[in-house]
Amino acid sequence: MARRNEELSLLLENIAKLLALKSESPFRIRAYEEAARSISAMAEDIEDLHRAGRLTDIAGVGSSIGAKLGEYLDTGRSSYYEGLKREVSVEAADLLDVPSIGPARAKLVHERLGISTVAELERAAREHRLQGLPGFGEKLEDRIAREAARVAQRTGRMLLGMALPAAEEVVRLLRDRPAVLEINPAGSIRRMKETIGDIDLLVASNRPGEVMDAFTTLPIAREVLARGPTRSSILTRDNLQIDLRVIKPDEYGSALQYFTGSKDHNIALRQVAINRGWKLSEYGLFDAAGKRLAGRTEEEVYRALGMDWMPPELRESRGELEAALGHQLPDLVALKAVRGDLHVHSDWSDGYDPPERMVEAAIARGYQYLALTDHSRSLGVAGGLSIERVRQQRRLVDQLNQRYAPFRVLHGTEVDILPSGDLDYPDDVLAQFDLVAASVHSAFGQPRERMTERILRALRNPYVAVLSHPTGRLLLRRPEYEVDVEAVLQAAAQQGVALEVDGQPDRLDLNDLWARRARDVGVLLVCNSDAHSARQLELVRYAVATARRGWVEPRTVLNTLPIKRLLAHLSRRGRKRRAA
Ligand code: DGT
Ligand code: CA
Ligand code: CA
Ligand code: ZN
Repeated sequence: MARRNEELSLLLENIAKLLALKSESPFRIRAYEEAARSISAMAEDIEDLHRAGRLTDIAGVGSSIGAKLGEYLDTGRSSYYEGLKREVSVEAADLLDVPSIGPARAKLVHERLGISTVAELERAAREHRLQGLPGFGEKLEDRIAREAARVAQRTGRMLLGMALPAAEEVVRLLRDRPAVLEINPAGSIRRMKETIGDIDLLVASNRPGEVMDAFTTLPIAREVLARGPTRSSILTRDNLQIDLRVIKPDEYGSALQYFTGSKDHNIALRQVAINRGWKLSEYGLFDAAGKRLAGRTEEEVYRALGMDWMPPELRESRGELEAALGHQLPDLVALKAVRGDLHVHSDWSDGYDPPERMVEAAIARGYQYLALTDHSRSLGVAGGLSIERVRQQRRLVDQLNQRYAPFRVLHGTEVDILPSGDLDYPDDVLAQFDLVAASVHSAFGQPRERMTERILRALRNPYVAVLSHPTGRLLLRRPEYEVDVEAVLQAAAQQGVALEVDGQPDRLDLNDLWARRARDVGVLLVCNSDAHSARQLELVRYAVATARRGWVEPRTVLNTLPIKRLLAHLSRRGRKRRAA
């Protein structure tokens, strides 16, 4: 479900908590709480509603709360909330970000223990200093320690899916300036790491002053944190820190190499240079006499060291230098190799757009096919489809196929794997779908053996073609559920079930390391968007990036197949396994 909904819901909850601290009217407080609840439960993406001018359609949101939401969505902050924080003057207001800390507890830990930051709270909980306070038991202390760690981490790093669009916007705004010869994202963002510390940009220019003027006066810059002759930092409206460095054109390649990292990759690469008696730095590659051997382009630097250039996604010191020296780098799957999406939701379940909009958006992306995979009946909160609704949807899919031929719409389902390992539809219903993807959305707390057996059981169902978001993690929020992923990989390989790399920025599930293991075990993968609106089809780029970080090649990615071969795969697998 949409990530910003949670953020906005939390904003309203925090406002409610501050109002409670001010002893405001319980009715006002409850209004904020109720609006927070409906935003977190609703299926629509709040940004879509805002764009359509329909925020006040949300249950419990009137014009006053609507205006506050609008301001936050437009500017990344709420002046009302900031004002309340100042007014209430709890230095401890930040503690309210920890779910188990309400106003009363915030006040208590602040007054008794002098705690005013989440980090201090976490430390105090780990050192069992909360237990002495009235109402604080061991269990609560434990929970607070875990929650505080999560909040502290959340504010430290951000999702790639949030950082990359911001970086790309700055690139777009600056690249046509006359002083800018080249501009690239660097650092973890260029390596497409799942979370990002800060955003690094590099510019090649002979006129750094002009570049810095342009950068520090961008309309998205809320604050200039530092301004130097060749390096500046800004804070964007969304509170993202962006560092920009200006490099001389002659040194651009070696600087891009250096600032792309990773640090471990750089250390290993520098060792290759040292072994030849050379010196590698951000300024270039030099021989023992100090003569420049390379530096203008990245290709030049790697080539001079006897290596093929490698995609940034590989630069994690996981064997890529050896592969590049041996000219055996993998031929990584690319976004343009993807011919269709096999996991999207429409407004029949918890998606925002109707099926026809999803299909048209898929056609606009140049796809050959799209599988509609709305949720199954048990997932009530997400509007899961009854068997009758499944039949109706099948008729709609048939019509869409006539209307949009030769584009192919597959009637799919994202069927819940129930806690028992049974699927949420009987086999005779599953048999009607063109594609069955199964996934876990409940009972995440099962012990490892049960969860593993539950998933293996689903994989044995002859109709299941894909296991969606196989480990269930939500980045910065929820770890993988306890499961023997290795056993799941082995079973998937044996059963011919494809494992998904889900492109939702807070999922990226399987992650890069599991994707690599899947490749080594010979498991088919599928790179999907899990889109909940037409706009979100683009999230497939993060699935592809994650697969690339896992060294995955196109021949093991199911949705790089042209439609005929995909259909042949789906029916062959079904026949073989039903016979077995
Ligand atoms: P992040 O920001 O935490 O997501 O990760 P990065 O990789 O973007 O790290 P950052 O921003 O600290 O530095 C950008 C790049 O600069 C990094 O990937 C490699 C390079 N770099 C930074 N510090 C060092 C260092 O001490 N040694 C070497 N060899 N390279 C470094
Ligand atoms: Ca960085
Ligand atoms: Ca940095
Ligand atoms: Zn889904």
